[in-house]
Amino acid sequence: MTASNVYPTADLRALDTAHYMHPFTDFKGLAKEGSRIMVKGEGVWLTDSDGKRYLDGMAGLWCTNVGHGRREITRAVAEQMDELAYYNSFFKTSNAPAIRLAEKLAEITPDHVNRVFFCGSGSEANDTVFRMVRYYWSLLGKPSKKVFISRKNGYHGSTVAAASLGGMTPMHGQGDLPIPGITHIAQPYWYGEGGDMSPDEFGIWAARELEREIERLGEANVAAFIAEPIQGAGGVIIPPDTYWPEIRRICDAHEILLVVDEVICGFGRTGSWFGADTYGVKADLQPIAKGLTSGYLPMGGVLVSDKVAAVVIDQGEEFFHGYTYSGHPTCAAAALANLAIIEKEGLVARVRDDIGPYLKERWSKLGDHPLVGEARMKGLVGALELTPSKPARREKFADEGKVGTIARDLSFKNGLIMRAVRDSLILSPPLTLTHEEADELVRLAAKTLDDTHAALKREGLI
Ligand code: PXG
Repeated sequence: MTASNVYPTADLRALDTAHYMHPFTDFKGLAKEGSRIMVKGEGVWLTDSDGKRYLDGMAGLWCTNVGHGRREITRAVAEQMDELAYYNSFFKTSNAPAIRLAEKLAEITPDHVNRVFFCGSGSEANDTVFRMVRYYWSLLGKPSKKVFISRKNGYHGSTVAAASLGGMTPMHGQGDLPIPGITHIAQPYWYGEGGDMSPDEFGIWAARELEREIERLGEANVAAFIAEPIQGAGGVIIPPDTYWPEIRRICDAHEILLVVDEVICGFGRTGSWFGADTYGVKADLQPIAKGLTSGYLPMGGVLVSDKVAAVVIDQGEEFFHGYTYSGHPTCAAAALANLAIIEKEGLVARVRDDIGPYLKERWSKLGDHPLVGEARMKGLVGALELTPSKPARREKFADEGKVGTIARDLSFKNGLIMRAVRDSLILSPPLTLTHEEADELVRLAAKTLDDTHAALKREGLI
């Protein structure tokens, strides 16, 4: 029996409001509207408790890379649970799925990455990074190298260190964040902040913000730079091609570690195994989560380069850090089954050579819509920037976020799940999306734009 026929929607909604505090949610607003209750997932499709179907344009929350309902994963999980559901990796113990997964990750990462530290989520991965990087510099006899440079509008998670590394000011406003030792520089957001510069010029300018910040802080005080290859939660901000090579040059020139947060971009999203591969950049540390298990079970980790391992392992003593669920055998079994699907179905190459270019071509045409200032996409992650004035393109709506929310709600109504960031719509569908599903996705997105245009006219917003 599914939840939908155990409880009718109205009862579930009432219980939801009474007892369940949702993440990133205006509690009073949700109580008024009631939540949408998902009951079933199959491929790229979701069904809610009223039987309405949606094309899942967000792959859950940027994670269901292999699509919903994959029996290969559920079977692997059940088998592992029957054998050894849980054991820890402390006190000189280990387990077979975690060992095999660590080996598999070493295989699919570039040659200079051969180790992983497991945890339960992307936030925990970034808290791990925070401690490991400072430990690294103290082992090297440079304990003053403590400061992390991050970016405005970056997202690295919701725990104290991860939210501080992130550049989301509304998050900083709650709980006195960021914690000391973290600064934020400009993001490579050409559409929003590039002014009169060409994308390539702006990419260099934005990267050199890092160099200017290192100089301001003093190289002896800077530990690392952390960034997402493509900012996800910040609005699918695809950096100009000049950005990443310049960032790597600056990190080398000033002896600071480069942390590339792969929580969204990892596991095929951008058409390579990792976002760093797509941009040809060598990372020192890579936090991972989401697509590691396609969200079937919670699991994260930090991919550790040989350079960092040589210090933390070879010169270190005990690293006083770890989680109950580090290397959880059942989560690792889910990850292995998930990676096996990605390999068997050639999903990484499929994003690069087939469904990625196919969807991008059709998505780009949405840029002709009177409401769209820019339609961008890389791999299978994209955004539509909405604008009140097509000729001016970058002109903003007066009450930022209002139009994005209207468009997002209409998209749900039309049966396509997209997320709104400011006044843009963003997309990150499962990598298994077929051509027919891509056509349907674009049709629904176009309808959503038309409906939004009509609604804005009705409300006098354009
Ligand atoms: N790094 C990045 C780049 C992320 O996108 C995290 C770390 C944290 O992962 P966990 O597993 O702790 O959530 C994320 C998570 C959104 C949204 O609305 C995005 C995330 C999480 C929740 C909401 O786009 N990304």
